[in-house]
Amino acid sequence: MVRLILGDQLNRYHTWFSEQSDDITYAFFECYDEATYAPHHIQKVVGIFAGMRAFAAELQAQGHRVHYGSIGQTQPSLGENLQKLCMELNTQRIEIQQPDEYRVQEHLLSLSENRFQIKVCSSEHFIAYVEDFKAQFSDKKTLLMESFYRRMRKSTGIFMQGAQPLGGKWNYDASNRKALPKGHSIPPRYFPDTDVSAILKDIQQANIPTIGSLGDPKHFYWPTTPEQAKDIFYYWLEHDLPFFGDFQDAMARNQWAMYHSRISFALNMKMIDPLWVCQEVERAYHDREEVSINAAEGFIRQILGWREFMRGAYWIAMPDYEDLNYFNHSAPLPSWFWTGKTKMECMKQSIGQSLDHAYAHHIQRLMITGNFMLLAGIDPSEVDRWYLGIYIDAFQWVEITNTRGMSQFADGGWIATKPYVSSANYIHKMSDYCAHCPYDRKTRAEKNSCPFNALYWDFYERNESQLGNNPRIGMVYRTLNKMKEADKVALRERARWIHDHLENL
Ligand code: FAD
Ligand code: DLZ
Ligand code: SF4
Repeated sequence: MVRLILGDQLNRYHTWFSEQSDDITYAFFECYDEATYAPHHIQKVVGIFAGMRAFAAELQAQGHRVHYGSIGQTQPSLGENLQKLCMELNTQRIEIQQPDEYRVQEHLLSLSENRFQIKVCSSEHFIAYVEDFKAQFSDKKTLLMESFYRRMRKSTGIFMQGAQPLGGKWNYDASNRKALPKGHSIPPRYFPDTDVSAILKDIQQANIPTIGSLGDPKHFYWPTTPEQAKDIFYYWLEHDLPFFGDFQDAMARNQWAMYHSRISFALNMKMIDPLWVCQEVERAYHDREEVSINAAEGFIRQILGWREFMRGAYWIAMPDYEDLNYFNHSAPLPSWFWTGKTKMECMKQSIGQSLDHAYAHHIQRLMITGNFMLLAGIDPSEVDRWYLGIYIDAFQWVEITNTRGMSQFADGGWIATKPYVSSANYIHKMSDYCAHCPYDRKTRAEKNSCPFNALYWDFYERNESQLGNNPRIGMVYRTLNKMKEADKVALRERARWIHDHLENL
C-alpha cells in the first residue's frame, strides 16, 4: 500500500506513524505542477521542499519505508507519480490524508477511475470538524465568525472559566488597535538557520519559475522542522506575546513582522498543532503577569476562531467560490505588484517586504495591498493569484477565503460584514508610512493627493446600489450625500485619472 504525504501534511503525530509495516510505503513527491500552479515565491518552494525532505528523513530513520521523489526526477503531476510508484510496487491501494485544497482533492480522487482504491482519512490537524461547520452555517446567507468562535471556546474549554469566557468578555479586540508610540523600538527577532543550498540548486536545475528573493541560501530563516517551529513559537511567546495585543494592527517602515508570531507557515504545513499553540498561550496568560488578557485572547481568536472558520467556509463554498466577483472587477494587476516599484510608500513597503520575506502581517495584507486592490477594481482572480504565490503560508483554503472573501468582498458579504477599505486616514493612524510618502495624505483631489482618498469615495459612490443598504456603512453614505457637488465632481475626476494610470502610481 502507498500512503501519500502532501507537501503541507507534515504532521509527525498522525496515527499513521504509530504502526510500522513493510507493506506500507510513505510517498512524497516534489513535482512541477504543484510548484507552478501559481507564481510561487522562491522561499515558499524552498521551505516546502525543505520541510518535506526533513520529514521524509525522520520517517526513514524511524524505520518506515519511504519513497521520496525529488524535483527533477519526478513526473509533473502528483497523480502520474502515484500511478508510477503503484506500478513499481505492484499495488492498487492508496491512502491519502484529506487534502486541504479542493483542486488537489479532485485530482487525487480521480485516480479511482483508473482502478485504484483510494482511502481518505483525516489529517488530524484541525480542531473543528467541517461537518459541524456545515451544519451550523450551510443554510445561512452570511457567516458569523463570532458565533463560531464562541462555540469553539465552549467545545474546547480554551480560555473559559466554567461556562463563561475568561475575564467575562468573549472578545477584547477593541483594545488591540494601538499604533506604535514614537521611539518604540522592536527588539531583534529569533530566526532558525538552515542551509538550503542543495534544494535551491535542484529547483534551479528543474527550471521552476519563482518570484521574490531568497537571501543567503546558507541561512534560510523559515522553520523546516517541528523543532524549529517550536523554537520560533516559544521565543515569540516569551518575548513578543505581551506586545501582540496592543500592536496587533500597527505597521512600521522596515519592520516586516512587528510583534506577530510568524507561525502560519509551520501551522499550515502541520509542523505544529493549533490546539497546542492555543493551550500554550492560555498557560502563559495564567503564569505571567505581563501577558494581558487582550493579548492572549486576541491571539487565540486568530487560531481557534479565524483559522478554523476560514477552513469551514472554504469547504462549504468551493468550487464556486473561485469565480465570485460581486463588483464585476476586471482591472489588471499593476506590474509593480511584482517589483514593489511604486511611489506609494505604504504599498512599496508592504510589497517590498513580501518579495523579500514572503511575508506580510494581517493588516498589511488587508488594509494596504488588499485595500488598494479592492478600491482600484482589480480582477479578483488576479488578486488571488498574487496572494497565493507570494506568501509562504498561502494555501488556497486559507488564502482564497481571506482574499476573495474577507479582503475583496467578492462574495457580496458572506464572510465579511463590510468591505475592508479605507482612505489615508486609517493608514496614517496605524503606521509611519505617510510621513515618508511623496503623496499628500490630507488632500483628496489634487495632483499629488494620496490615491487611496479619491479611490475610497469613488468606490462607495460607484457601488451604492450594492452597498447602500448595509447598516455598517450608513455613515459613509451620509457623508457622501452631504458632500458638495463640485467636490464630488473633483473626486470623480481624480479617481478616473488614477484608474487610468494605475501603472504609474
Ligand atoms: P499572527 O498575527 O501571529 O497570528 C497567529 C496565527 O493566527 C497565524 O499564524 C494564523 O495561523 C492565524 N490567523 C490569523 N489571522 C487569520 C486569518 N484571517 N485567517 C486564518 N488564520 C489566521 N493566512 C494564511 O495562513 N495563509 C494565507 O494565505 C493568508 N492569506 C491572507 C490574505 C489576506 C488578503 C488576508 C487579509 C489575510 C490572509 N491570511 C492568511 C491571514 C493572516 O494575514 C496570516 O495568517 C498572518 O499574517 C500570518 O502571520 P503570523 O503567523 O505572524 O500571524
Ligand atoms: C505548494 C506546494 C508546492 C510548491 N510544491 C509541492 C510539491 O512539490 N509536492 C506536494 O506534495 N505539495 C506541494 N505543495 C502543496 C500543494 O500544492 C497543495 O497546495 C497542498 O497540498 C494543498 O493543501
Ligand atoms: Fe499610502 Fe497614501 Fe499614506 Fe502614501 S499618503 S503612504 S499612498 S496612504
